[in-house]
Amino acid sequence: MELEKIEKLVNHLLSAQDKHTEINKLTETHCPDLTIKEAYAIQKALIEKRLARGEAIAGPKMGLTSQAKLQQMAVDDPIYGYVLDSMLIEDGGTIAINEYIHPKVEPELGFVLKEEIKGPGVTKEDVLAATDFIFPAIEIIDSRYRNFQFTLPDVIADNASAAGAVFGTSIKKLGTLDLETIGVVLEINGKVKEVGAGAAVLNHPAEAVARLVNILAEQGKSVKPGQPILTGAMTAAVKIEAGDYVEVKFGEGVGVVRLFVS
Ligand code: 0L1
Ligand code: MG
Repeated sequence: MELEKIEKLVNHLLSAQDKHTEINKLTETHCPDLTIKEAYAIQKALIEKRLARGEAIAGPKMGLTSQAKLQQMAVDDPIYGYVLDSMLIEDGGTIAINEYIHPKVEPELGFVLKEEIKGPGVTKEDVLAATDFIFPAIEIIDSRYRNFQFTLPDVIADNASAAGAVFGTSIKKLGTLDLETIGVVLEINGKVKEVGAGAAVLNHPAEAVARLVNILAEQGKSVKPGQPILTGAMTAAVKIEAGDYVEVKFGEGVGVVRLFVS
């Protein structure tokens, strides 16, 4: 795809984000034959443009890590995108709903590595051995596309719907933690909305990190030690509205993360 066209698509996506207005899918209006490779080229240019605007990368995120979402999109592989510093909200902080389009929240486990691991061929055991600590998180996703509907290339170009993240402050060493059976409860206004477990994320959240490292290796990229990595939703995403109070509680003493919506 020509650089000029990539630039045009990036501006279109950024304008939707900045104006908080949904747009038609790129595959509907601009490029019906958009490939996965081209979609990542658009995502890369979009991130570069945001960096040029003064934002910084906080860390990578994995998306489409549940069997349900993979089946829904008819794909085998999850996708990745980037959380930027401008998307971070402090634990217990407040977001203004009118700064988003149609946001949803997802409970996720975050990983921080103590050493660099390079794909290909990285396994979840390699990831566990290289992990410094994990932390509880809420991801806010907000597709720039109409009705939150997209094809796989569309959502990749749109930075995997990344829009916000609350990183919990309680960090936890792995020790004997079982991340496959670790539970999570997502409550809104005191009511349980979703319940999940670590195994919802590619059977084990460390598998999501392994897949990320291996996908990045194909592009000559890696995850830096110390960078927070979001591994993917442990439950279905839940729509949020003004006035909501979101509380996500993880088992095994991993902690609680909170978000207010005004
Ligand atoms: O973080 C995610 O799993 C979202 C990936 C993109 C798909 C979606 O927006 O639901
Ligand atoms: Mg997510």
